[in-house]
Amino acid sequence: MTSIEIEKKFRELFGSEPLMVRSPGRINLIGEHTDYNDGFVFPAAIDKEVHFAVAANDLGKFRFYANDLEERFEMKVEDLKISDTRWANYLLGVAAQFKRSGYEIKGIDCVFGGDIPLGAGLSSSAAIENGFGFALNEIYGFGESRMDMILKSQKAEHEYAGVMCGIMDQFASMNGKRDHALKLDCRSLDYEYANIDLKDYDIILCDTRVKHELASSEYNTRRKECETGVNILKKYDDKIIALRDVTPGLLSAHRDEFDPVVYKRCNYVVQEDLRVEEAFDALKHNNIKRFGELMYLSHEGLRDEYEVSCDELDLLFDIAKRSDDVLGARMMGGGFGGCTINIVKKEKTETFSKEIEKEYFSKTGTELKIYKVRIVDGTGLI
Ligand code: GAF
Repeated sequence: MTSIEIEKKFRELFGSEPLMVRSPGRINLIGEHTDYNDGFVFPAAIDKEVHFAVAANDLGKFRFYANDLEERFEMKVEDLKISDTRWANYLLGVAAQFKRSGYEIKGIDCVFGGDIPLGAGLSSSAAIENGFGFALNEIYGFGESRMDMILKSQKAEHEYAGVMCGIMDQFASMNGKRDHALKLDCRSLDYEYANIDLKDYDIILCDTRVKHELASSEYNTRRKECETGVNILKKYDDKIIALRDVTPGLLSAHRDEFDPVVYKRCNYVVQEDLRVEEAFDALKHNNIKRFGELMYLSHEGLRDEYEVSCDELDLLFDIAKRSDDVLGARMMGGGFGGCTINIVKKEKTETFSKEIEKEYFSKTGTELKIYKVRIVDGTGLI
């Protein structure tokens, strides 16, 4: 899928001159389920993208076309609300946020499409929200900052898609930088880029091609379990407002007051925050080996304590972990399916891919998909 095709389709459908925008998906090196606990994440934007052709119309209508699905959608601007068309809600949700900020949208035509695999945990929805918001902001000259647009995209996801996500995905897609990952403090929203030079290693994603039903309900349950933990601990220190503020010592000192499941969840988050800081330092000092070990530990925590992995992800993790050509691997994103991220020796990526594909297929009957990804700039004009 190229932006040329998207532009061509736009001209064919609407006949006007569009603004062209690209918006990437993301990977996360480490720091999973820490964003909504005010903690740290370490994501990067990747060369799997959504492209948009967008222009204003004076018809008082939203007219959208999802090129990959070959589906049209229309709604009067004055009727702006959640629709039954799932994909359109990502765009409508963003438009609703601009409206709430007092901006007037008269009418918008939009064609979009791309190559971010759906349901693979690579944040296609964040890419769509960001790209559309970016286009609206340019076309109408609203003058919103990237940060404002990130927050609008996140709100759109909460209100129009019903997923109470943290800020990581929208942030990484919007603020990505070529060849860099960003360590984001999800409380202050301060961030620092780290050059990602993995020397003799490549980043390989293995897509389970499964998405278990549990994903969104369990996501919201995990958020609640974390809040329960915070409520226990804040009795001892009123400065504790999120798990970000909890030290391993404080948590273990109060273990008896916790339901064992809630304790496990909290322990995972507290440890994962520490791992992000350590992983960032390890990369800064070219200690790729330690970085890889931290990825393995992250997966083990997600599997055993946070319990958001699944058999397919664990199988890919086990295969990767026992390979001498892999330095680190872990499940990525919300969990219950999607991708693992693997740091694989450059000259062995083909052998590794063949072996993991074969074993995955023989044990699950599902064909694995493998993507070698490059780190690119965040949302912008084409
Ligand atoms: C999903 C959410 F959208 C993110 O905000 C984050 O919580 C992630 O799951 C888990 O780290 O991608």
